[in-house]
Amino acid sequence: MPKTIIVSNRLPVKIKETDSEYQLVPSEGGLATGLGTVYKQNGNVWIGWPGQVIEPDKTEQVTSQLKELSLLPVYLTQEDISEFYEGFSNDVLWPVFHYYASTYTTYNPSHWEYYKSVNQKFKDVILENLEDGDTVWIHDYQLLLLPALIRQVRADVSIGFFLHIPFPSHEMFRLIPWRNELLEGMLGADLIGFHTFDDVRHFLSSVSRLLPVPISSNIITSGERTIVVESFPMGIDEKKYSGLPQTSEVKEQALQIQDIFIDNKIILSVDRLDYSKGILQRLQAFELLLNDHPEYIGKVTLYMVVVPSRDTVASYAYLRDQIDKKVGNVNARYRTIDWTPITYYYRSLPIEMLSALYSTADVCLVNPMRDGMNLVSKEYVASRTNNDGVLVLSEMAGASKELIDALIVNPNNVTQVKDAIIEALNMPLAEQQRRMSQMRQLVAKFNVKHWVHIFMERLQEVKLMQRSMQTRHVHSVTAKSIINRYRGTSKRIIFLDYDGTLVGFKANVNQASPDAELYHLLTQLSSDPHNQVVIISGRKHDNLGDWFGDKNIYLVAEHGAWFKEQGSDWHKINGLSTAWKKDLYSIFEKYVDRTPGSFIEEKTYSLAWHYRKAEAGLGELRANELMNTLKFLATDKGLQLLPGDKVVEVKNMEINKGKAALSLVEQTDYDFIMALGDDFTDEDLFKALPDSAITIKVGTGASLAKFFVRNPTEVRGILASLGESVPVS
Ligand code: GDG
Repeated sequence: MPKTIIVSNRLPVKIKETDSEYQLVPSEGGLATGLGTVYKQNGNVWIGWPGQVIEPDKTEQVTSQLKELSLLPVYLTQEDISEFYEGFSNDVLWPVFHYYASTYTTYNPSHWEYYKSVNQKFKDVILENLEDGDTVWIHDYQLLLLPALIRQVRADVSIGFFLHIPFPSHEMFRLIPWRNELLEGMLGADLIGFHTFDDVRHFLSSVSRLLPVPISSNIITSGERTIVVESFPMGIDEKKYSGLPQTSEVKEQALQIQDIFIDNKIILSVDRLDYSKGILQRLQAFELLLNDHPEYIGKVTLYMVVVPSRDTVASYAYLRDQIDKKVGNVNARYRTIDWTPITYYYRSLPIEMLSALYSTADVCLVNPMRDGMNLVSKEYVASRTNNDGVLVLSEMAGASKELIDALIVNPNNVTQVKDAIIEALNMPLAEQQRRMSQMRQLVAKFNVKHWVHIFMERLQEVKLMQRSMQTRHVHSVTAKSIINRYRGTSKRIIFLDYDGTLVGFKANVNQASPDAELYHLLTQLSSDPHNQVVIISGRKHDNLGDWFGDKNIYLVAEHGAWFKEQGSDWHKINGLSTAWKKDLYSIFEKYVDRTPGSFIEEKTYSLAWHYRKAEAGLGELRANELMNTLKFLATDKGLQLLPGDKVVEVKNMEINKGKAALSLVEQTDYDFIMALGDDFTDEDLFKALPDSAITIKVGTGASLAKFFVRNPTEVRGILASLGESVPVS
């Protein structure tokens, strides 16, 4: 039975060393709990680093101990840890992805080398355990290269990737010297998940600017595969957090806390030691509160739990010192004989104590400068089984997109954070309950199991989508059946679009002239007396005439406004209005003036605004703007808007490739009709042709065509096979 392989940098286990023996303690973090249902059953496994360097003579023992928990280890050396983990992952990717690049980042090539080699180590362990039909789900920023490394060896495997931290804007991401390799690594996955829609947007924008891959809304096409990019906000084990406050142990600890802080309101904060969590800014806001509002002295306590993390990295050690100083400072300045402003723990607390704090604290203050999601905010909400308590939440945390009933603050605005604390401390109970009950419902529904379920379900759907694409793809078997049909027929008509179909797109429209191979293919095909080859294009008639006027090919130009039979002159459709062109030309000109690199092309019955050479992103923005401006005008004047590949074209509604093709098809009793095209205008063609026609879209976007090929090279392959096939006797 196929299994699921979870992969993350750390295994969900802690190793304790006692009397030179290793003892394994499963660590039930959010991810481990969520995936617990997945990885402990049906032969599913979790692959990762066990969290510390294991002596070579002990690895066998540790491996077998881990195996009992369905865990498979990737052993790392001390150098791996300091270069790959502390160096590249935590000193390059973490700061850049959290917008701390300038202060904290050094781009050391040796770190990068280790990052690559450790990703290879993970790949090796995965491949040793990967069987046909297995699904691989890779987690987080330490393993960005891994999806492509697996894909290179196992093209067909189903791979999901989830990033737990924010994906930064392209302006930040582009700073990394190895940015393209990182994106290419991620694109090895079939489904790429982020916590929020903003992360999705940023990722797609980086891919579109850095890699030559087509993107259509949230779908990327990379070589043979379509990759889906989506947001899946992670949830928590809600049942666990809402259940804990009911247990006697937690109740007892909660009573103790209440006893200690009897006349005090508690403001709770819980985070790992990290500069992205806004710990110093929180202390500043609290200091401001005591300074500006002395009435709170002796009445509120900031209960701050900071979990030790990465303090071997210099910037973290420095941050820890800063926090120690600031806490000491505030406590020294404001403390009274029976009250200390800040209760500060630099250690990890047992979950029961954490739960007692969550269920007792009047306010939970979560003010990260950046956070992928932030599970602490959700854990606080789930623990408030009485529906009271107030959450103050940074707008920079992914969770703020869901927990909209929190008091949302900008963590850089210390005054606003201080004011939000005051509002929280004074919020009427009814208002607390209104907000909290809304948030509790949300946290209960979108829990971690739900998150795992919808991610895995979507991954399956993506795989099915890829497979159905494969069946529509003209591969060798389909090509054979097309050729067989071709051979058995004697009155054939073949419609070929030009740009994007017979040739790829060029930066300059005039550079896309036919090459020797194309001329050869067309000559071969059109020399068969049973064939009528038609080039049907949006290009100007004189342009097509220059290239193919002397060939045995029927030409249809400007989407069906001009026709030229072999050996005859051009004739155009007459009697259509062109008065509209003057008005629209002046609108187009405004866009040319505002968009460097764009230009207008005028045809008999159409106007086109090209933006292929405009700045990436700006062209698309202006094109949308132009389309919106023209939308109503076009309907009034009987015009059709054609959004094309880096072009917006407006033409008379009466003219379209479908009508033009039908007028030819109806002239003779053809027994073989085929059409190939790549863009919007070719859909008219596919729609108009009879059911028996073989319609082929070039590209993987949505289409009415029965089949598709990926690019002009594949088109040429089909034409070559037809041209070479033996003519009917
Ligand atoms: C990354 C992203 C994203 C904390 N102190 C104690 C303790 N904790 C537990 C909390 C919570 C977890 O640690 C922290 O999770 P966060 O989500 O807040 O933050 P990161 O560790 O930075 O996680 C983050 C997350 O991945 C998931 O995708 O949300 O944005 O940075 O579960 O409860 N647990 C115990 N004692 C403590 O003292 N037992």
